[in-house]
Amino acid sequence: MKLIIAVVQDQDAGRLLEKLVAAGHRATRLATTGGFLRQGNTTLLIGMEDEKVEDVLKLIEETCRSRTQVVTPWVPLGGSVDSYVPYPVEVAVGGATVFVLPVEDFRKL
Ligand code: 2BA
Repeated sequence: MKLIIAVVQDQDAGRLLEKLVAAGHRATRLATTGGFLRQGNTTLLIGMEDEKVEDVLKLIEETCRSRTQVVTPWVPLGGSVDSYVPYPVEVAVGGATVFVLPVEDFRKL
């Protein structure tokens, strides 16, 4: 069994959940905040049998798209914090940041 942890943009999360459930997968939605942008995003926990991992990855890939955002970082992108002057930069966010973890044990108690 595997656990997929997928960080996705809020705009894509609803559609992705619908597709996952329609395809018979189970998922938990967590409201999370990105460390860099300090903006809300969504983290999905999806547990599945090994052979279903590719199905889930495909659904994530076809549903979540990359968007650009202009932001003023809270921290310097390299360089010293002392001399940091905030200025807007464009960053590409998403489609999805995905971790696939092995599950040692799975029980419903
Ligand atoms: P945030 O940390 O808010 O990052 C949003 C976007 O800002 C990132 O998009 C990336 O394009 C940019 N970014 C982040 N850190 C940067 C830096 N030090 N310098 C320049 N640009 C930077 P994504 O890479 O698509 O990440 C989207 C969200 O996925 C992240 O939101 C974070 O919540 C999560 N994430 C990404 N990589 C992760 C990791 N290795 N571990 C845990 N969560 C991660």
